[in-house]
Amino acid sequence: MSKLFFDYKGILLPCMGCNAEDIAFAENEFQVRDDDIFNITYPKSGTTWMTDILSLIKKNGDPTWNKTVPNWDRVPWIENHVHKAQVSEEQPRLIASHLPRHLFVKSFDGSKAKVIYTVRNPKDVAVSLYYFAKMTSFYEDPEGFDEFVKDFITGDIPFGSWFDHVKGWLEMLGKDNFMVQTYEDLHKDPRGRVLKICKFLGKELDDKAVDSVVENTSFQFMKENQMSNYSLVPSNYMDQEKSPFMRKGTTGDWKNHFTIALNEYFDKIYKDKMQGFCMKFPWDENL
Ligand code: PPS
Repeated sequence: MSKLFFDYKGILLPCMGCNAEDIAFAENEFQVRDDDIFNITYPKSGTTWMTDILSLIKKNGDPTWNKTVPNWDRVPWIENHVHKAQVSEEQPRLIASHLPRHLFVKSFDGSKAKVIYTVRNPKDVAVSLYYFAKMTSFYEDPEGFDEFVKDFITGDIPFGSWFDHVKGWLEMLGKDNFMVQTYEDLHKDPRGRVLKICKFLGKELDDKAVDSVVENTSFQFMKENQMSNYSLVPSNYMDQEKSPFMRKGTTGDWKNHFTIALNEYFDKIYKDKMQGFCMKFPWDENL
C-alpha cells in the first residue's frame, strides 16, 4: 500500500488532511442535526459544483459568500475537518463527504438530515481522477491511463470502488431525505436541476435568485473564482500547472482517453457489477 494512503476498515483513504482518528470521530461521534445538508459524492463526481450550488441556495442567490470564502470553509469535509463541521456557522450546516455509506456518520441513521448524492459516468470520473492524481502530491502519480483504470475498477484507490460507493449510497433511493443528482443532468439542464434541488431542500427562491445560482456556478465562473478553483492551495499540494482543478467540466471526455479495448473491458465489468441495479443512468443508454 502506498504510504500516501491509510487503510480504514478495508477502504483506502488519503493521509492528507485526515487520519484514522478523524474518520472514527466522524463515524462514531459526530452529531448530525435534522437540518444538516450533506453533499455526498465519490471523488471527481461534481462535489465542488454542488458545494457552490448549495452555498448559493443557502444565501438566497447572493454570491458574496461564494466569492469571499473558500469552498472548504463554506462546506467543510466531514472526513478532513470534522471539528470544523461540528461547530460551523448558522443553520443549516452544509457538509461534504466522500465516505462510503457503510462508514458514514452513525448518528445520520434515523435523522431527518438531507443527502444530495451526485453521481457521474464512472469513465469520466476515472479520467478526471487520473489528472487529479497527477496534479496532487497526496495521490500516487499514475504510470499510465490503462493501469490507472484497472485500479479504479478494483477500487484499489482512495474511497474504494466506485461501484460499491454508488450501490451503497443508492440503497437510500426512495427515502424522503435522499436525492440523487447526476452530473450529466446538471450539465444538460442546470436551471431545471437547481429548481429540483431547491424543492428537495424546501427552499423557495425567486427567479432572479435561481438565475444567480445558475450563473455563479457555471464552469467558467467557478474556474475563475479563487474561492472555488482551489488556486489558494499551495502548488506543492496541487500543481495546477500540471492540470487545473477545474479541468474541462464536460461529459464524455472518456472518449478521448479510452481505447476501444479498454472501453470494451470496462463495459463488460460495468454490466456485470451493475446488473439488476434499480436505477438507469444517462450513460447506460450507450451500453
Ligand atoms: S473532488 O476533488 O472529488 O472534490 O472533485 P469534484 O469536485 O467532485 O469533481 C471535479 C470535477 O468536476 C468538474 N466541475 C464542474 N463541471 C461542470 N461545471 C462546473 N461548474 C464544475 N465545477 C467542477 C471539474 O472540472 C472536474 O471534472 P473534470 O472532468 O476533471 O473537468
